[in-house]
Amino acid sequence: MKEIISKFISEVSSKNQNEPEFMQAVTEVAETVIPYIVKHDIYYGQNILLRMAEPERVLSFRVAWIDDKEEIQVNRGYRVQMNSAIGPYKGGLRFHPSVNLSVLKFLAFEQTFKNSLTTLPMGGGKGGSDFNPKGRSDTEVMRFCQSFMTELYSHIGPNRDVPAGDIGVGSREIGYLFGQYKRLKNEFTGVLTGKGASFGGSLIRPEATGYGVVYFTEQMLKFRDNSLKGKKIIISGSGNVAQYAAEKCIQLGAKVLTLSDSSGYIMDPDGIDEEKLAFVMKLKNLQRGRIGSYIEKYPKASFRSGEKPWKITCEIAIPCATQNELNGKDADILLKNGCICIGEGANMPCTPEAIQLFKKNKILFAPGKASNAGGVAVSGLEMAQNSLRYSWTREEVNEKLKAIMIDIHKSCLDYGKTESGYVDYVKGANIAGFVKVADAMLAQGVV
Ligand code: NDP
Ligand code: 2IT
Repeated sequence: MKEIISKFISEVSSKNQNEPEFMQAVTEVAETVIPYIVKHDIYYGQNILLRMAEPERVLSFRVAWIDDKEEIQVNRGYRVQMNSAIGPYKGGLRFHPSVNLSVLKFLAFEQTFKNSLTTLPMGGGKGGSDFNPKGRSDTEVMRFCQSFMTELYSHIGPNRDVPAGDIGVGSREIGYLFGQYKRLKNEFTGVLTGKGASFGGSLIRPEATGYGVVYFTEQMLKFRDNSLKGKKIIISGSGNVAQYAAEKCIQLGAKVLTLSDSSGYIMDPDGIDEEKLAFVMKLKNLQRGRIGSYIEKYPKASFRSGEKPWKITCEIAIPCATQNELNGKDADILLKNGCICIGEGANMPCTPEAIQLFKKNKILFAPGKASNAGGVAVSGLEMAQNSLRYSWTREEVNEKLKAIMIDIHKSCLDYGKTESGYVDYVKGANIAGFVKVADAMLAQGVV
């Protein structure tokens, strides 16, 4: 088995040199899915995983725009259309200086499995740009978004490819991108998700990823006759996912101790309550400030510049910032401090070494493609509402989101429960996500 896996990995690796994040994501899937393929004749010998590791299409384009000083800026835009076997390409756009093809291919690959897990008809895609929105005025962001969409618009559409937000792309950017698409096509369609509620956005979409991670974490704990009530939680990030993960943890009676951004983390020994979280939301979403300002308002809290929160004692950690933000050393400290559960809010925030340690110690570990699928699931519900020209209430969407997260947890058990009773959620999510896409690809022939 080891030989088959390493042959596969070296074949994919030879075609994707200098793409470490993409190879990290592919390797994890290969290690868990190839043993399953080998045991199932319908998949064996079909090169299905090799086909899934090759994007159907990759677009790269120039995004030229003029800044407030009237200087010409040039960024690179991308869209990776990974897999459309079960539905139109679907996945977010990331605007961050670290964006490159390796990062977007890893995200698009993960997205294909994640979208399959939601049970909704969505293929996998991801895009974005190395544009850095930090410090840019609203009009600069608008001009950038308009130039980006002018290149992208002919490649997307409500039945072809439906982008959404990710790091650096929130409701402001989605609004500008939607406005430009509508203007260029002269059509009002559900071509993007995460839209404002006044122009076709779904209620609960802003909350969905963060709430979903906590619903999934709740399911893992429940399976072990445990709950979130009274638990000490550390969260990284302070953006969209972190904010709503914190909100749901607080609502369910847990104590949230930390939040962070790329400049460092804050620790509040009394816990971040709803009022303090409202301060953070205003600081990050409206003032576009730094998390360090929290201690000016709440002096009992502390700020550690340039550090990550993993050394704070907790029962549950929810990493919600970015890929590879929690490594083997961090995992070791978390375990020594008595952490029993990790729910990934970000995509691939834990390194392979960290995951290995969590598995070895048999603590609860939820991989992002299962636990953060609530965001894209509600995006799928937004697409459905747009097609119906109708909108569901907050309660209706929240109930559907909860049901989807419970269902994903069940799929992970179906494929990930071992004889000892331990649940390997990584294996479970990868195989469950694979099966639906693979069946659709087999039925559609070699395309
Ligand atoms: P936001 O842009 O709203 O927030 C990102 C947060 O992470 C910020 O606090 C940011 O700090 C921090 N961060 C980003 N990059 C880095 C970095 N390189 N080093 C340290 N900190 C960093 O993004 P989201 O909350 O939407 O996304 C967070 C994660 O969740 C990502 O991995 C994303 O792919 C994933 N995700 C998002 C979904 C969604 O619906 N939005 C759905 C599923 C997954 P700073 O402000 O200093 O940059
Ligand atoms: O990583 C993700 O799942 C997202 N950024 C959300 C994608 C979407 O289409 O809502």
